[in-house]
Amino acid sequence: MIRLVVAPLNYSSWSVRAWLALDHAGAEFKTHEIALFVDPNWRNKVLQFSGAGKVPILIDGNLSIHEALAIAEYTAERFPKAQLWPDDPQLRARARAVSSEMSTSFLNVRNEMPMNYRGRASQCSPSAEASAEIDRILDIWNASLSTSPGPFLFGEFSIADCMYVPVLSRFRTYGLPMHGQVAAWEERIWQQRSVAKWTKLAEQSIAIPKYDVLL
Ligand SMILES: N[C@@H](CCC(=O)N[C@@H](CS)C(=O)NCC(=O)O)C(=O)O
Repeated sequence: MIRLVVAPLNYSSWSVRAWLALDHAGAEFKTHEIALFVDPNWRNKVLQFSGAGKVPILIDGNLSIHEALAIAEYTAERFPKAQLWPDDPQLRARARAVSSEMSTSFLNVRNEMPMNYRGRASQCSPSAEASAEIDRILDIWNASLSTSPGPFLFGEFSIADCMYVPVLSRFRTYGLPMHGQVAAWEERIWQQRSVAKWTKLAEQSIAIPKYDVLL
């Protein structure tokens, strides 16, 4: 059976992305959680699965894949019926582009606003660099939703939605406003079956104090 090695799902945005893709695909898989920054042996435990030293890691037989987007791509190929990418080539190309952009960009948002699904920040003053990234993220969401056949970013729930769910969680934690079609998409996201399953796991996740004290 496939195993997905993750960090606690309240905090680990990259783990959540891979977890959502697998769950939405209907894959039978076991979630193997390593208590990052809490278990004194966490680093060695991660290194046992991948020399990259980061989670998520998908284990399928002898195969070990790191990088959330690569895991989502593998899931899309292994479970084609789930249609994790849109059928339409133009929508698919754009979904891939914004998914890669998420994977490689927004460093200031990621550093200044760590994901903490159940946490609420008492205040948030993003730097100029993070604010510019927030604007770019809102542009991506608005442009995608404006041309989407609905109900998600590129039609049905896709890897692009998986990639941005943790960002929506950050917007909520740090009280960043969302309006119009973005607010409506957010509503649909929290009700989406796999996302709702993840939020239940996040609620039960162990605490990582070094992140909780930041709020
Ligand atoms: N680009 C990687 C990022 C993975 C990543 O940074 N994971 C974090 C947890 S969310 C991690 O393993 N951190 C441990 C460390 O940096 O030592 C991906 O897409 O999977």
